[in-house]
Amino acid sequence: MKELRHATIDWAGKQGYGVAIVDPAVVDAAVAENAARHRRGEIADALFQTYLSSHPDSLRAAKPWVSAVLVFSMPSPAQQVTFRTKGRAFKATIPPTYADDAPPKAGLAERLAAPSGPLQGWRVEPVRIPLKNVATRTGLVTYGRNNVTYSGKLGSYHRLVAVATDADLGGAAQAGQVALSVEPARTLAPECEGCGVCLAVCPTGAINEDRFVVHAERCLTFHNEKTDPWEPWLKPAFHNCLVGCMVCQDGCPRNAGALSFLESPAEFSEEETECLLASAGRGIPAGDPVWNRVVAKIQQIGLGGYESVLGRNLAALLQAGK
Ligand code: B12
Ligand code: SF4
Ligand code: SF4
Repeated sequence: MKELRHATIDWAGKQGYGVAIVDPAVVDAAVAENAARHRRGEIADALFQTYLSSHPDSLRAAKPWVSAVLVFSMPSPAQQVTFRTKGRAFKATIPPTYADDAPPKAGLAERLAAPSGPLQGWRVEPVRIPLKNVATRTGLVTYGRNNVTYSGKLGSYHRLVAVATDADLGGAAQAGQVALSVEPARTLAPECEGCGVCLAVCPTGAINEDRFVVHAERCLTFHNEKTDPWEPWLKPAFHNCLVGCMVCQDGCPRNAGALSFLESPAEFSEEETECLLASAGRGIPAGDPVWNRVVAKIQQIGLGGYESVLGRNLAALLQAGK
């Protein structure tokens, strides 16, 4: 059991990942905390139903084979993509955790269980859990005032990924570090004390003095990831990325020097950019060869699934002049 645990931690370190190994009961405590916050109105119903309601109350009851959950923190770069419009080039940013969705995240379970992986012969599967909540309970990462988590030198530019396994890894052997109570005592990171930059710069007021939990239904990301028409209060000047938002991480002192960029060959020609912009508002033109090229490039830059919002978002970015 100890050897398997050490081999897994060692493997993660060699890949440049941090890892925490937790008992499924820790996941249940995090799910219960979110449910309590939803009941108290701290998590808007639309957000809870979209992202959080599918988490089972008891992971062991839902998946009786699970003996441990592994949460990984992986470096995550941003990406810049060039669009050409009206004779000029325009670079748009894709924040970390979008651009690199495919390679490190997909296939993690397979790599762990592969003959060269530490969990060869064991069952290993991706699992949906409240990642920040679980990872902060273990000490792997810490919350910032912006509600994003920080991981040492990576700052907040890391992604969290979880897998479940039946391997006997000792469960919550780090029990000293793991908080099982529904709402564990949490302290603000020392860097956040007296800082408040994220709170001051958030364009939508989603980070607010009235409570620690972000008003996620105000967050620009919540709106520009979905197809609903823009809310009237969402001003064009708020937009700063092709999808998502970087503002509360960008100016954060804990992120100084931490942002890296993927080398991106992706470039949309004038014709492709116009086609993408035209897709906004009038739906996706089925069978259009230019649109097919646009879709292939969207997939190449790791944004497959966001085809129906990118034209609208790009138009807003161009209007904002960013
Ligand atoms: C729903 C969701 C969203 C929603 C809601 C965001 C939110 N803050 O909840 C929307 C669409 C708005 C969103 C936006 C973003 N997201 Co998001 N999102 C998620 C998702 C699916 C669930 C998060 C969740 O559980 N929310 C519920 C809330 C209540 O939980 P919480 O944020 O952890 O809040 C805790 C604290 O407030 C704490 N708390 C309460 N009081 C106090 C007091 C103190 C002192 C302290 C310290 C803590 C504390 O208690 C709460 C838990 O109950 C996760 C993936 C996953 N499966 O976990 C990704 C995830 C959290 N998102 C991620 C990212 C990167 C983002 C964006 C930065 C993307 C972007 N560039 O635009 C923004 C950041 C917005 C922000 N400032 O939070 C990453 C975060 C990685 C990291 N470095 O931490 C995740 C983990 C995805 C991933 N796989 O990497 N996201
Ligand atoms: S900007 Fe300041 S308050 Fe906000 S997360 Fe960073 S250090 Fe903390
Ligand atoms: S991602 Fe943007 S809109 Fe959302 S909380 Fe951060 S700064 Fe505010």
